[in-house]
Amino acid sequence: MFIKRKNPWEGPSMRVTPEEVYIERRRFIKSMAGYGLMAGVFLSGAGGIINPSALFAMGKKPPLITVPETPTSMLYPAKRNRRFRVKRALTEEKIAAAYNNFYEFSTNKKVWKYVEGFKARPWTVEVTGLVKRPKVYDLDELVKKIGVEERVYRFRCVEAWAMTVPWTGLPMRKFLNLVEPMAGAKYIRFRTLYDKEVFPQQKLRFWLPWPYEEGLTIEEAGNVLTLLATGIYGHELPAQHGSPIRLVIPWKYGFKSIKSIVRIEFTETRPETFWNTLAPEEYGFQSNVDPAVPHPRWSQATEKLIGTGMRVPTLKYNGYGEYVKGLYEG
Ligand SMILES: Nc1nc2c(c(=O)[nH]1)N[C@H]1C(S)=C(S)[C@@H](COP(=O)(O)O)O[C@H]1N2
Ligand SMILES: [Mo]
Repeated sequence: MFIKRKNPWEGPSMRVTPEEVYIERRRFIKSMAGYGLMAGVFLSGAGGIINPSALFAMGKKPPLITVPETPTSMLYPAKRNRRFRVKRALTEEKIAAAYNNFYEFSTNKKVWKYVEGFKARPWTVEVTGLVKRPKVYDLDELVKKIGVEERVYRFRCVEAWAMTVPWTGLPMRKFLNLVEPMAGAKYIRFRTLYDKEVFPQQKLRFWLPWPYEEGLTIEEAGNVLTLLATGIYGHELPAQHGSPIRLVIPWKYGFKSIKSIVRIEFTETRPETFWNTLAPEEYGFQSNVDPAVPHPRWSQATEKLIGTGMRVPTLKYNGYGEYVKGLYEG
């Protein structure tokens, strides 16, 4: 067989397999039943699935951080909102910029190697569904209208790594006040750009449920912490962090913080989401950070602070209980 599947009783149970490898293999195997085995032989190697764009990138060394000039560049650095403080050292910028999850570009963490040429302008965000002011917003217009602020947040990936970074962005609550959801809107569905010419993996990994989508309840979206981030470390987002606009929901696992958003839809029913569709038993819709609830394949009790070699206890709601407990109690 061209894909070696580990028996569940083999190997240490606490090893964290990155989301990508394990889940997508199952999906891949399923899809290959339809496409025939030849494609499988072409795309996979002994160790798993090759990332063909890695071959093209070989020998080239792109810049780690690229932040092009835009019509909103002058808003940075934005004033920091001191209400949100984190008792933990900031992650170094070059560490955060070199360790990303952004499946559309690459399924390994070195996303920065594949983002050259990504264009964050012109960019529009379609606001649609159960909302009083539906509109296709030009991003610059939206950013200037709402304004940006800086917030230092903890950030926790479901794979048990964590960082502390200064985001800049639009408070989601202000966005909701601008567009005015209707009374029937119970959820919000967010969508990432779907363009195979821009994102190589949307073409190569055609069996994944593109476009990447995520969702929140309207109350979660309206929480004071929820941020539509447009910047990081005092400037606009480099492509690997989800340029030009992405969600940041610091009390939830990182996969909820969807990148490169082009559409925000207000719905009555709970939206389907990318990871939940791939593996519902592993990636729930709510996915609040909780040290007491292990992932089916690893513990969530501790987390690795990237770039430091340190492992620290995971905090319930990622340390944001005082802000979000009310959403889930009673
Ligand atoms: N569109 C899109 N959004 C995404 C992802 C992705 O693959 N595609 N990965 C998610 C995951 S798993 C994490 S942990 C965070 C990582 O954000 P960062 O790379 O800025 O640290 O982005 C999230 N948003
Ligand atoms: Mo993640």
